[in-house]
Parts: sequence; structure tokens; C-alpha cells
Amino acid sequence: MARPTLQTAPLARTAMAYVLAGGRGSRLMELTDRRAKPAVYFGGKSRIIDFALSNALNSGIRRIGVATQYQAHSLIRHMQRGWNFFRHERNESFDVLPASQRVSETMWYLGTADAVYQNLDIIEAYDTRHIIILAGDHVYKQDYEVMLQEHVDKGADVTVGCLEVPREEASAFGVMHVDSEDRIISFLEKPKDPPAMPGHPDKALASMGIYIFETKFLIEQLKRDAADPLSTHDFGKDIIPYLVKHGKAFAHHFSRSCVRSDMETAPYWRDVGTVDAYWEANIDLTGIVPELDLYDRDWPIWTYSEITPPAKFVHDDEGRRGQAISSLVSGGCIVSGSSLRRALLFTGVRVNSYGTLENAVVLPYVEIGRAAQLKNVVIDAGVRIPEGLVVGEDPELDAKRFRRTEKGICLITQSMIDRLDI
Ligand code: ADQ
Ligand code: ADP
Repeated sequence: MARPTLQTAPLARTAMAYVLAGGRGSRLMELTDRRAKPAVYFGGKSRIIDFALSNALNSGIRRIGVATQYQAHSLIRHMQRGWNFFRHERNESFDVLPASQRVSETMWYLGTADAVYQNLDIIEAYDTRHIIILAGDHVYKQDYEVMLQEHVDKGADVTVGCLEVPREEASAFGVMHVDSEDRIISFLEKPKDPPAMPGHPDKALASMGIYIFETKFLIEQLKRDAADPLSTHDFGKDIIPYLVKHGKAFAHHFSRSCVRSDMETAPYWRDVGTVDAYWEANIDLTGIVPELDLYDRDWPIWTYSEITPPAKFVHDDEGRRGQAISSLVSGGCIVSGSSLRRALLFTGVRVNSYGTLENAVVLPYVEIGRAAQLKNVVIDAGVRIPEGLVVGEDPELDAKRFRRTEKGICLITQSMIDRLDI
């Protein structure tokens, strides 16, 4: 068989991904006090950004730039540890781009388009045919090659990834209307009263914040936009609406390129933007057949993972069993004489004797003191839970001590523990 030439190689091999990873994600409350949303832990071993990066890698993309801004330290360290295997000699690149205030010393990035514009020289140096702009803060599995192919087949100026969402949730998104060819005929960024999809009064077609352009064309557009004094320099607010009016903007339906192990399962995409959504998406993984399949060896979620010994379950000194039902327990964890039900333990968690954990998302290196009873919780990394702490029984007390959500989930951080009067 002939070796593929550049003309016949997959489009992904001649494309770059530019991942926007600078947003705080303020609705995750104290979980994003010290780290940007893309750096938040997810699913037992990963961080949220690993999904977009793994999608790019698994799709065949070998040139990746990541734009950081808010609280980038944790994110940068994660990428240095886990994503530094790209090799220049193989025509691969992985660049973490700091918000370098190139425009002026007092100005950071304005909108998301500005976060690309300020690194134009790096994008030009990559010299790829296509560029795919991604958000680093969503959990999903998608084959971008399929979307690139559709972009080329349609002769689009821009292709916007989209999915159907309940209309009442759509005001958090860019909402579009498309014609029978999927050309976008209207685009409203975060409308107060989102328009429904024709024939589906309860649904709206929402932008996933994923865009494909020919690189040359995007550079022209960013330069035009940068010179426009009325623009806020944002993809959703400025660039996409402009191209819907003046160019050829097409929608790409996520259901065509989402990666699922079984065609029966619905396309999985989560914003995990609130503590409730974050807790729920993690706890869902403890179900028998979760909607998100992390065990699919054809589409691995790459990450940095510390080298740890296997998880260990032991009796305590009085013979009580350390046990876990419907739970995920990562490496380096020790569960001694405690019971876990629907718990997700990240690396290096210690659960001491007499305790019970139920519906609990426990981030790395948490230490849980003896006889703690914790229900419906998210515990931040490194927290030391004192002996005998009870959470999930007394809503009023919980709300005074911790960040208690409307759904009754308690987010627990070390500074909340330090303030406790027990
Ligand atoms: P939002 O997600 O609200 O809407 P935004 O807050 O601008 O848009 O963030 C987009 C992405 O860029 C996020 O991944 C964020 O982390 C990152 N980001 C934000 N500011 C950044 C900066 N200055 N530097 C680097 N990265 C930055 C967008 C679209 C909507 C679409 C939703 C889908 O505007 O049309 O529906 O995404 O979630
Ligand atoms: P992030 O900055 O995203 O929270 P860190 O790796 O800094 O990630 O973890 C946060 C906390 O987890 C640290 O303050 C520390 O208490 C704990 N931690 C992380 N790694 C280890 C480790 N190898 N051993 C012990 N504790 C750790």
C-alpha cells in the first residue's frame, strides 16, 4: 500500500488544536479558588482538560497550544508532568501559552478571540492548514477528524460544534438556527429567551464552543476583529455572529463525531460547571453502566498519573472490614475498617477506622479521620477531615460549616475545616 502523502493524510495530522484553558469557572466555588476550571480533578485519575487534550491526540492531532490565564500554576504543572511527550523531531508540538500581556502591560486577555490573537505569532509558526479552537473545560469524547472532514466537504469558513440541549438551559450557550444543509442562519450568544429548534419547542441547538477554521482565514478574521473598536474580541459574541452574517458558517452535530462504545448510548457531553453538576457527573461513574465509558481502550483519556502502589483494603485493629460497594478507588488509597458506598476516591486517599462514606467525591490525598460519617460530599485535595465529623445529616449545621448547594451537596475545603469549632 502506498504511504500516505500530505494530500491523503488525515486532516487532523495537518491541523492544530488551540485549547482555551484560562477561565475560572466561578460556579465551582472554592474548587476553583486555587486552580482554573480545566485543572479541576475529574473521574478518579484525570483533570477536566485531559478530555479535550485526549480527544485531540486520539483524533490524530499532533500540534497543540494551550492558552492559560486564571490561576494557571496547577494546570501548567499537570501539563508539564503529563503532556510533555510531544517531539519536535516528529513534527509535533505542545505549547503552554502564558497570558503574556503582549498587547500592553496593563491589559490581559479580553474575550476568547483575543486569547488567540495575542498568540498569533505562535499559530503562524505552526503553519498548519486548519485550526480547531477548543474549550478546556468540558467532559466528552469526540473525534475531531470527522468534524474536520465535514468542514472541508461543506467548504465552510467556520464550522461550529453543536448539540441539542433543553431550552430552559440554553441561555448559558450560544444558540443557533440552521437550514436543511446545516448552514447557520442565526446565532445568538447567551440569549435570555433562547429560540427553540423548529418542531421541538423544548429544545435548542447550542454551540459547544468548538470552532474549525482554515488557519489563514482565522488569522485574517482575528486581525479584522482586533481593529474593530466595537468588538469585545470574543468568538461567541463577535467572530461567529460576524461570519454567520458575512461568511459561510456551518454547524456540526456532535452526535456525528462523538465517540461511544455502543451506538445505543446517547452522546455524552457535560459542562460540570457547578458543584452539583460536578458531583453528579463524578458519582454517575459509580453506576453499573455509566453514560461516560472510561474503560474504552480505543479512546483512552490520557493524563498525568502519579506512580502509586495499588489501592488497599484492610481490617482495622478490631476486625472491621474496609470495604467499598459501587465505588471507584484509585492507586495509593488505603481504606481501613470503613465502608464506602457510591464513592469516588482519587489518588492517595486514606480512610481510617469506623467511618462511612456515601455519595462522596474525594480528591487526591484527603485524609479522613476515624469514625467520620460523610454523605453527599465533595472534598477538596489534601483536606484532613477530623475524627468523628458528620456531614449530610443536619442541613442547617452543614450550611453553616460548608458550602452547601441547593441539591444538598457539601463542598469541603481545608479552610472550612480549620474554622470548625470541634
Ligand atoms: P462560555 O463557556 O461562557 O461560552 P467563555 O467563558 O468565554 O465562554 O469560555 C470559553 C473557554 O475559554 C473556556 O474553556 C474558558 O476556560 C476559556 N477562556 C475564557 N477566557 C479565556 C482567556 N482569557 N484565556 C484563555 N482561555 C479563556 C462559550 C461560547 C458559547 C458556547 C459555550 C459552550 O461563547 O457560545 O455555547 O462556550 O460552553
Ligand atoms: P492542585 O494544585 O490542583 O490542588 P496539588 O497537586 O497541589 O493539586 O494537590 C493539592 C493538595 O493535595 C496539596 O496541597 C497536598 O496537600 C495534597 N497532595 C498532592 N500531592 C501529594 C502527595 N504526593 N503527597 C501528599 N499530599 C499531596
